[in-house]
Amino acid sequence: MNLNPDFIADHNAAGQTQHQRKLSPWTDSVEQAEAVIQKLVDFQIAIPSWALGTGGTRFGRFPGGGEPRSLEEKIADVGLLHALNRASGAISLHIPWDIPTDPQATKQLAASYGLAFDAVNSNTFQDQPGEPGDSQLSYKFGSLQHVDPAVRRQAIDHNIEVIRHGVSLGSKALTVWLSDGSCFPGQLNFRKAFERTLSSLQDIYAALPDDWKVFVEYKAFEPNFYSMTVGDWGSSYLYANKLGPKAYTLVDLGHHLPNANIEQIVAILLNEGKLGGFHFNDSKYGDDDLTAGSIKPYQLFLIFNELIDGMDARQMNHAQDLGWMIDASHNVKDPLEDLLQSVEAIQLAYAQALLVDRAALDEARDANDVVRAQEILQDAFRTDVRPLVAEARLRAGGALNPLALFRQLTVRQQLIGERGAKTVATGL
Ligand code: PSV
Ligand code: MN
Ligand code: MN
Repeated sequence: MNLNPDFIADHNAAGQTQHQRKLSPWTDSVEQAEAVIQKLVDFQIAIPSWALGTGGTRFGRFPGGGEPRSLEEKIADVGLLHALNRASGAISLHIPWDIPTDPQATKQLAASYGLAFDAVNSNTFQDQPGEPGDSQLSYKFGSLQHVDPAVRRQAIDHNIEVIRHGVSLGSKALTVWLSDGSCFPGQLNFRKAFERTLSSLQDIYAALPDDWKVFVEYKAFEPNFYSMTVGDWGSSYLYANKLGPKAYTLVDLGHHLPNANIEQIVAILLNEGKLGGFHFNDSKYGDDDLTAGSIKPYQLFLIFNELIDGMDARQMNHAQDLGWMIDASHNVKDPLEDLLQSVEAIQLAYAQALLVDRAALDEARDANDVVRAQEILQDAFRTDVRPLVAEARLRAGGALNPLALFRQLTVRQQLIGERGAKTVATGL
């Protein structure tokens, strides 16, 4: 379905007086307000194609209806989000779930919604029916790390194929997440698994176009539970460093052991010029893939605080120089409503972090004034920046309150009408 722009205009007109009342204290007296609003307007967060359907658990799946049945419908869903918030201007595809059979037409369709194609993702964590080559080859014991060179070759070729699809759509990055590892002590020679994985990644790296990046995503556990071959930021950094200047580490917030200091990881990777991008989500226990900011909003703020500090120190463009993406999926919310919530939570954390008084923070640090340093951070975190985020949306042509409008327009009911109540999107 396409959103009629008049609906957005009517919604904004109805909320304008109240919005202005909340915004004017900012625009009247806060010097940074304009700069923050502009940064928010520029900031886009890519939506993963696999988050548009309700996720499953290993105990069951409860599809909510109206889920996208094709790549075209996934693009339409992201188009809807982008029309509402003007901050979801890209989609990240997962091959082979989202193979573009007519890339030109797919590109045109995406462009008609103002969408670009973000990083493309390969999948060597499942055996795919019809995989080219010997059908006996399986990823049961890994892909790029596999002891059998034929399995490694198949996985390498798949990644090169994904790059080819990405090129046809105008993507500029490949994300490699590997489930490779081992479940029991003794199963794997760690050193050899590392070397084989590195060598496979080198073959993939050699196929990258000049203006492409490869993101090496790490994860501490699952589906392997004794060791993961790209298990932490240290090993991802090693791979990225050995591969070369087009390779970077990708941080997925749910991929750490409990209580990891993710903001420190981010700071160090950024300082080394090896942070490539993010998969935003939130987590209580593990790779929970919950809505960004739903469990630990202060952590999200602290991460953005380091991002801004590090990016500014390296004179990086906040909007363009890192890959910003959501990686979330669960089974109790409308996925589109959830994505609207995630994008807003990310924008709020970004805006709050932009407000940190960095000169004062430096002074407090130099004076070892721990209390003052904490006060400075928490002062920014406790500031209600929702009017700034709403204003950015308004200026970009989105809705003052995307979630409210989504419900008011009964978008989900209409999607169910168009697509049916029993549709199940492909994805994780
Ligand atoms: C698996 O943990 C995972 O969630 C990774 O985060 C990938 O980015 C995503 O799936 C898609 O493959
Ligand atoms: Mn991820
Ligand atoms: Mn994950």
